[in-house]
Amino acid sequence: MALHGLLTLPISQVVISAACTCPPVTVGQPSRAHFVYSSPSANRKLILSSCSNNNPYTVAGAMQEVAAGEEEHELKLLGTWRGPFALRVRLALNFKGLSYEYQEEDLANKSKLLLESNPVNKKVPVLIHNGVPICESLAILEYVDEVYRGIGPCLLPADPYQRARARFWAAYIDNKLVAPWWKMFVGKTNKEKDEGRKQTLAAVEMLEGALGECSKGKTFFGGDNVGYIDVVLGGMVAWMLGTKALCGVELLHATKTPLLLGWMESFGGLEPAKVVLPEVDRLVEFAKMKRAQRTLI
Ligand SMILES: N[C@@H](CCC(=O)N[C@@H](CS)C(=O)NCC(=O)O)C(=O)O
Ligand SMILES: *[C@@H]1O[C@H](CO)[C@@H](O)[C@H](O)[C@H]1NC(C)=O
Repeated sequence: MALHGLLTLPISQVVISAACTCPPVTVGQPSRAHFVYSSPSANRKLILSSCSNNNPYTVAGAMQEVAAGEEEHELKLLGTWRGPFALRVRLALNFKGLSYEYQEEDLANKSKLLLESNPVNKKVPVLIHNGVPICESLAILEYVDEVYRGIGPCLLPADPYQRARARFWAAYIDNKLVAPWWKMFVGKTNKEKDEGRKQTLAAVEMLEGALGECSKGKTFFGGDNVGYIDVVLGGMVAWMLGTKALCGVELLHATKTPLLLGWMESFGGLEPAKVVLPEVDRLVEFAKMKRAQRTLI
């Protein structure tokens, strides 16, 4: 077992976290390091730290847990750099501090691996864990949270009511924000686009209220730390920022949605998010091109 301190990511504190119930203890001195666990038997690596964990415990404890489960950490993700569904999975893996292999898909020419891994929907994201594919982004998030319960921050809260509430808002984001956004963006008629715009704006307003309620005055839906709803909505950050350029509508306002604006700034500033969130200009150009071609985004 080897523990290496790497100096690649600017992470404010070295912390290694455990199950939701562990008392918070910060390990190591504040530095830019993160730790990678390397198995001596195979060249598998698992990044152990992440930036803002609520329940860190000791290095030794985490290392034991990792060593015990070391055979179960081969993760591969199929996605696209811009899709909100694959992005939320990458955000979750990054916030949990898990390393994974990422394969960019060409949706106009899907890989054999994608078609075989998701024969039902043929969509990304697909997470492949030791050769076993898991489909549907929200199901993947829950799977990752359960399988890697001992590693990184928990996405879903421990309390059943709060878990139900987090799932409620995740479904809301998919059905009432992402779907109408799409209608606004590619609607066939002006009437359809207009409907999409109204529904999207209504959803944003509703999410502003949800953020106030879930965060209890803190920054994130998860409170002080990023949780399930944060990563679900996180996949839409670049799209929300590009909405003005793509659809002529400003989704967020300093007066109407101050909490969401603050949320977006804080979330986008965190290292695990920064490394995957698409650049807005690039996304806007790409989306415009795809819309003109009427091909898959
Ligand atoms: N409900 C699915 C949605 C996934 C989805 O729509 N993925 C799009 C890319 S953003 C896709 O793969 N489209 C390819 C296709 O429809 O053929 C999830 O949450 O994973
Ligand atoms: C489709 O993808 C395969 C590899 O998965 C590649 O060999 C082939 O050239 C691609 N075709 C096009 C038209 O991009």
